[in-house]
Amino acid sequence: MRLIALTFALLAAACASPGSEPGPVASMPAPAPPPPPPGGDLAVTANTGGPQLNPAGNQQVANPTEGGFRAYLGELRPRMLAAGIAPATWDSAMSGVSLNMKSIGLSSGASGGMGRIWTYLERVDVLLPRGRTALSANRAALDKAARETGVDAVAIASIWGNETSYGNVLGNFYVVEALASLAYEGRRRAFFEEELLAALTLLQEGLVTREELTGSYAGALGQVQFMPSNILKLGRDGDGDGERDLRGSLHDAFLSCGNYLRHHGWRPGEPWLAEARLPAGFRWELAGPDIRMTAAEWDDLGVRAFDGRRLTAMVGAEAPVSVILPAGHRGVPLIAFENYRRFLDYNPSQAYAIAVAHLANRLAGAAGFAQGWPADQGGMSAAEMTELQSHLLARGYDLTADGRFGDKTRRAVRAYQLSAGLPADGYPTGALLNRLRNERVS
Ligand SMILES: [Ca+2]
Repeated sequence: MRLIALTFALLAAACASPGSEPGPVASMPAPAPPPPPPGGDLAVTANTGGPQLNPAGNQQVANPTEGGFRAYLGELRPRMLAAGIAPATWDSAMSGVSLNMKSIGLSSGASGGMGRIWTYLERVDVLLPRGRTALSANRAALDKAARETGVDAVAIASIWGNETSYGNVLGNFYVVEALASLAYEGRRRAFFEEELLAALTLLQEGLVTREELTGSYAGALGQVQFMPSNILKLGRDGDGDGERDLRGSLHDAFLSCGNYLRHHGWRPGEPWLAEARLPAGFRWELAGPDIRMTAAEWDDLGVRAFDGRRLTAMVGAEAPVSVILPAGHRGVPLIAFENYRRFLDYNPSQAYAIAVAHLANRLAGAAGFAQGWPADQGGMSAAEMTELQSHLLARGYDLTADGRFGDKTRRAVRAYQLSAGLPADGYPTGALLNRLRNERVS
């Protein structure tokens, strides 16, 4: 696969973090929430299993206040103690904690709308030269993690770069405070309570100090931004000192990152993303991350990697593959292999995954995209996305008008485009919104 990655041009939290969909904001994703990529919604990845901490589930607080936060903590404390947290652990971890509106604001800002992917991908140009330096400086540690997990060193390095700029931006939030604030705010209360429990467990078991619980606004920690529950479940000791230190030890961080991807199904030796060359007359409605066909089926349709290779020369004939159009039919078409989806497991944002995959390809020696982006095409704000969704709802399509661009919206747009005789790329645009505004609904 190494060969494959090298010869090709391709694309891109633990969740390791809560992430988003391609939307317009550029930030840093993480196995914890990074800067929301263009478009996204704060999707949650893994919920930790185990005893149910919060049977009541999510309950959004409309107007968060310090008083409400204190009352919530008073109610939460006995539940945390019942889940195994010692009173002394809770009291010391919570000392000095107050409602963190910045965490709440950043989390809310990460949802809705859809950004321009090529703007988001500018981060790759910034991360590439520094990545080459970081890669050569840490070659031994990255290669060791690659050998032990089967995940390519460039893929691990790319996540490291996208998450924390190669360890330069680890975040400065006290994650106990961030997680408690987000749990109180309530949209994803059950998720953040589980993560808070994991953070307190890390503290209680002596795996981290309070100072080391410094990370992103959404609670992600360390070089590759793992959420606390993922440190407990998938963190690994890479340097053999007996500790899982994903902040201070690059060996630990790289091995844990590879372990996360492998755990979620990474296929050693396979590529993740490649620029596609589509045949004339390609049926746009076959494209989208929600549609998978086998490599052999794509071969039969005439889809090739941009360098002319058949997909069955890159992965097995039965391997599931998607063709994705991150800027619609006028933009660069991409081939997304199964390993691409492991980046989505890390952070469920298409823009994030494309950025990680593309940077990994570039670090492996691939060129930039040969085809261009539709520079005259804008993104969509959350309000515009909501309006577009409302128009489709009024026409009977199955979706929710929440301002977020996900698979349901993609399918509804595709179905509408087909019915209207438009290129059915499933990609919402301002032009489509205008058409819906002006069209009479029968
Ligand atoms: Ca260690």
